[in-house]
Amino acid sequence: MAKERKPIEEKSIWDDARQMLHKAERDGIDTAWDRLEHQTPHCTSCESGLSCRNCTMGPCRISKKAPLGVCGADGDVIVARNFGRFVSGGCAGHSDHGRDCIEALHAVAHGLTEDYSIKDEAKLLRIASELKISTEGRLVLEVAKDLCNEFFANYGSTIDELSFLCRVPEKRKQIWKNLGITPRGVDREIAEMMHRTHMGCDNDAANTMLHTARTSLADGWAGSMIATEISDILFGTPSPRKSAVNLGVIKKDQVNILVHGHNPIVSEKIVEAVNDPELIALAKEKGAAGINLAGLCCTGNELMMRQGIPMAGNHLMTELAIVTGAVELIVVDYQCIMPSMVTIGNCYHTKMVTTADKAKFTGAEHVKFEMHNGMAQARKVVRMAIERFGLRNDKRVEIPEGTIELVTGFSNEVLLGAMGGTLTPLVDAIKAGKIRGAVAIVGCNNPKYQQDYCNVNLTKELIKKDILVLVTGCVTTATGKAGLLVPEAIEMAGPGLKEICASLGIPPVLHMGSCVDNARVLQLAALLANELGVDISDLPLAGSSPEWYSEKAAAIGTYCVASGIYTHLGHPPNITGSEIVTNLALEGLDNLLGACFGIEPDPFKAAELIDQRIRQKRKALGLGE
Ligand code: XCC
Ligand code: SF4
Repeated sequence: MAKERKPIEEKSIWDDARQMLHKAERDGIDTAWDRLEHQTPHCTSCESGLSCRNCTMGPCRISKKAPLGVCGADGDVIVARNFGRFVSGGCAGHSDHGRDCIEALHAVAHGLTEDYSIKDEAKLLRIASELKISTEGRLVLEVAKDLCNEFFANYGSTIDELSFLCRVPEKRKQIWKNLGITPRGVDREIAEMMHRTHMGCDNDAANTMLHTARTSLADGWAGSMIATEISDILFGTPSPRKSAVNLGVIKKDQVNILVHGHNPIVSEKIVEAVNDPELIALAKEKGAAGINLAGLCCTGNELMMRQGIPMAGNHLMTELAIVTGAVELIVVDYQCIMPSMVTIGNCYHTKMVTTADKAKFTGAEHVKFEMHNGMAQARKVVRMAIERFGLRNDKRVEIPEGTIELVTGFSNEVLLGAMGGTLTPLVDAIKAGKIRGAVAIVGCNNPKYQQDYCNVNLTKELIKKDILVLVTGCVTTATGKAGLLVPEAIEMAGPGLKEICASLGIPPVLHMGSCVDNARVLQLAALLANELGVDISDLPLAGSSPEWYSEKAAAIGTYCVASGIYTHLGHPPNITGSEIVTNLALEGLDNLLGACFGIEPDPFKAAELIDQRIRQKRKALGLGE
């Protein structure tokens, strides 16, 4: 029996997406939504985490009839092992990105590149001092070398404690110590997870879950945090600037280049290359009015935060951007890049260029970016895009109209600066109940949901309740398109939040960056806790990832919880096959870590759930409503 197809209007809340989904249908192109239909119904064993492929006595599938794997592992052990590896995959992604950032800074410090430099020396020196690296009377590059060594050490097993644990409130560190989950080294925790989940090792679900928390902490407080801090050092700490969002940022009369992925090391050079007068002249020679650059996903976030480059779209817009027929070239680094983009590109004239040896795509052209040749390679890529302009078929071009303005660039440095260098105004606003709490809404799109319905509605509900919202990752695009990232959005906020944001001239929803930049949220939470002399779990804070899909999002959610921040998810990870693991995630962790997960697909109910939590926390702190 043929399955009934979901109407296009139910796939996304956005006009630009719907218009392109109609065009895709006309052009005979399948997207993630279509492929999801082909993949469903999903295997229920896999969905509940009850299948194991960790050895060749199996694969095993746990059921009432067969409650044990061949080795004797039960459902709880299998679910916990699968979840542990899942989260570790995400930690590896963020943290390996962080390692690439250290290597970049290392190359700069050792004079191995002329293409990159230190843009924010003050931040470099500030972080060095924070980590007790001497700066007095030393050359900046010498300090940078020491900082690199310190960061590299965070990946191995030579230190007892990660460097940035100096930011963590004492009470939180004590909780980790008591549970034996103080993170030691990024690579160490990830490798240990692979070891523990090998057949015949950690066969206690709760114990595996604790190591999952520990591994995620190494991501949040080291891998991701290092990525963020070094990106600021190399490319500048973000500050408020205007930008725009929607597929309408793609321009009909120009050579269009999209950057996609996560690490700004490639895309920052592309920004420079598209501004090269020689290349602009070449584009004009070929009949284009200029060269237009826009971002997708987190590389887009990185460029928007620091350079104001417009955002074409989030995760589920990446395929649809190609369907405009007006994109000459997409240059990618790694993570969240659908391999289908190569195929869809081939249906038009869109070339896909990969840049990292660890993320090659069959059918794409590989232009390897290294620290010593970044600029030359960027020029090469831009020239390739210009060459393709002539191949565009104007009859197949259709670009959704209109763009939405937004304000980006809210780093912690900026927030502190806006408050005169202290957190006191924020603390006062929280105490007075004008800002009742803060929630970081992060993460992705997932074709199982109507695109951005939950992301947008949860945000709107929370600001109505005088809860400040911080966004990163693909939620940025969602809230940007909904007009929530401009100061005028205070009209949608409750009276207290409106008053405070108006006085600071900021939107009620603040864009703090890409997915690794959730480390900024952790840092802010820690600063706030230290200011009040409490633990992070005492604060009226929460996290949420309504439409998440990736291993990385699971890693973020887990390090939030392990750091003491209650975290809402739109749907559970594949753990529901184990009562022990599920109860631990939804309740048990609350006793151990002072925070747990909450699951709720409906954004309005989720807002209530989060609001309840914030109410409790305020009450416990002796704060009124
Ligand atoms: Fe990927 Fe970071 Fe998710 Fe977007 S939000 S779909 S992980 S790009 Ni992180
Ligand atoms: Fe089956 Fe155990 Fe092997 Fe997993 S580790 S596949 S449960 S025998």
